[in-house]
Amino acid sequence: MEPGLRRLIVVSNRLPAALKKEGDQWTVKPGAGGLVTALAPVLRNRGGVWIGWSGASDPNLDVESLLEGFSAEAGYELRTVPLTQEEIKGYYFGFSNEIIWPLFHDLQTRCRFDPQYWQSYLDVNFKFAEQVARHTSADDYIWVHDYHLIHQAFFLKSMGVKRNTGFFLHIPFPTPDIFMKLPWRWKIIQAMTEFDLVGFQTMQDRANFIRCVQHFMPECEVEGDGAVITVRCGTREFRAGAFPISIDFNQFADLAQREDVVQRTFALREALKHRKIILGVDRLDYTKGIPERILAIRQLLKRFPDLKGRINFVQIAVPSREDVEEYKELRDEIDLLVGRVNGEFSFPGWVPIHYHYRSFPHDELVAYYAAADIALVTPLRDGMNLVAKEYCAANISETGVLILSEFAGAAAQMQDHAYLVNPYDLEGVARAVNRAFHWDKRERKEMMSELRQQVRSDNIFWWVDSFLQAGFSKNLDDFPPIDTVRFEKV
Ligand code: ADQ
Repeated sequence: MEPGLRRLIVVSNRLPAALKKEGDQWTVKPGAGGLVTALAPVLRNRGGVWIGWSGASDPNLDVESLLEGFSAEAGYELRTVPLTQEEIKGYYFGFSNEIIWPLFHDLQTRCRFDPQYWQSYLDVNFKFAEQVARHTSADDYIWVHDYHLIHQAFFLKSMGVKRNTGFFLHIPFPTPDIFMKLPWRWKIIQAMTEFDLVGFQTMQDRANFIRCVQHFMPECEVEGDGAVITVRCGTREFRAGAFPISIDFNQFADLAQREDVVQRTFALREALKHRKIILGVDRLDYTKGIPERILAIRQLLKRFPDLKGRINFVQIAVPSREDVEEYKELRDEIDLLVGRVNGEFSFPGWVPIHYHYRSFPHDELVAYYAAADIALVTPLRDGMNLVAKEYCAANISETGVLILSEFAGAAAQMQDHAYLVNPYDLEGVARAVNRAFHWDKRERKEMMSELRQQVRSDNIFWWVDSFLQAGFSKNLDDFPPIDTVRFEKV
């Protein structure tokens, strides 16, 4: 990035801080995700701004003054976009999470194509764009995150506001035959092409997007074949790139080596009586394939009865979108399946599945990652999947095996050293776990050490740099061709 030129403006649905009511008092809690960790220093150094919704919808609450203290401490400004309950219902729960989320994860039968959601999506996107226009200047770089805010560049332009804009889609972009089901398909594609740079998790996602662009705008021409390409549509041009997101490797690796975490890891192994630990960690979401994974464990115990009493499957699920009916149903389904499998196989002193439904503090999560012999990361579809990378970073003994869904974006980068599976193929997953169980230590070490090397080098800071470099650089030669075959396979 050219030094001293521009402020960075991050725009996302939620701010990197959440408002929480404790008794009568509102407090501001900082967000702890990798994105915040990676962007905070850039925002601080450049006097940047983060624009988003605070999570509170009480119209009488003075959110701006509550956030002032946080801004001063964080070293960058926070600007909130106030949203009403009605807007959250239509734009967030409705259009974003009942239409785009399932459709882009290839689960179109879960979509509810309610036309009112679309109107609300546009209204809220306009509200966000107004705030972006108000709090930024033409010299700033605007980096918009995710599917909630696809219309930012479109509305900024329609207001006559000139800004340099980039957009990153954290979830997959579907193939044209699935995307075409969207009643507002043309408007969504058109809005995406209004950004100066559009970023995806994988080359495959980008290829899907380009095919949709060319379907609606056959006059568009693509130049280049590297990680970043230029798309020319008449007089207008924009860039499209693949930027696989990652984690703060050192944060996880260092935590795994901290004395208290080492002890916690040891205690976990002791408590599970040196059985091999198979670990699943997810937000409780239907895209993550948790019921299928439990059924694969059942299949494993049926097919390979010698493993009874020699493994424990630990599933940690963080509650998510709990007010939504579908998520409540999923929770019930998982409760039922865990009970059934445990009922079928357990014997005195051994219960095959340990299920935790809660958010874990970081150090506890890392102890599980460090203790687990096998990570079972089997989403039905996923933009990237950071759990796969967190597991490798925290597995400091380098003896763990990563079993990874071929439908996770992470598979594009990790396929050579992870065990790839089809999450729908219960027999295949069971066989993979059985093989991983019997893998010798040398082989496991070889694979895990390669995986860790990859996550260490292509970490979250590398990701921020590559996106911003693509957003600011003028020259396509800065983005040499990458091994496309490796990525296109997913
Ligand atoms: P998510 O779908 O939220 O993100 P993911 O990448 O799997 O998915 O990250 C989940 C995060 O939640 C991880 O950092 C994990 O540590 C944490 N987590 C899970 N269970 C937890 C628990 N019980 N307690 C505490 N923390 C827990 C979206 C896309 C992904 C993409 C990311 C980033 O859907 O595909 O990888 O954005 O772009």
